[in-house]
Amino acid sequence: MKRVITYGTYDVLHYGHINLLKRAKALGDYLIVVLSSDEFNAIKNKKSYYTYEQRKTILEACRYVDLVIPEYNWEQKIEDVQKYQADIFVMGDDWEGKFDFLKEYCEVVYLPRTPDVSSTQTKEHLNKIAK
Ligand code: C2G
Repeated sequence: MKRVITYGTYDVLHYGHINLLKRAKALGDYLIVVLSSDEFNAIKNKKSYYTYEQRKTILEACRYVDLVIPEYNWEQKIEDVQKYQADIFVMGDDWEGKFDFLKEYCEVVYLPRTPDVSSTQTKEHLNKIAK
């Protein structure tokens, strides 16, 4: 049973997110998504449209996701990897190299981002056409 773990805000879920989750799940048998809390989003200077609970509900409906737990800070990854016995840590390659410190605890994989889609872009476009 290979356990995969990944982190993110996953606001306004789009096909770029799904593409990441799909590939992450394909690396193992069980995918844990550590979802940024609203407070941690503030630390990341991200204002999400949906609350943590709403983003959690949406992610839990995704066929590739087996468990959603909260991300409260930058420092919890080693503890999470150990606590949830993750074999593989996966992130989009916009994070390339940033989490290599996890290599002594698990495999670290950076996957190519899906081009031309982001929650920010989607929200901006919807704001524009809503006027
Ligand atoms: N992603 C992607 N392609 C996109 C957009 C996002 O592959 N077009 C990936 C990101 O690389 C990330 C995941 O989808 O692996 C979630 O993206 P965000 O919600 O933007 O996550 P982020 O704010 O980068 O949070 O501790 C780590 C942070 O919580 C990462």
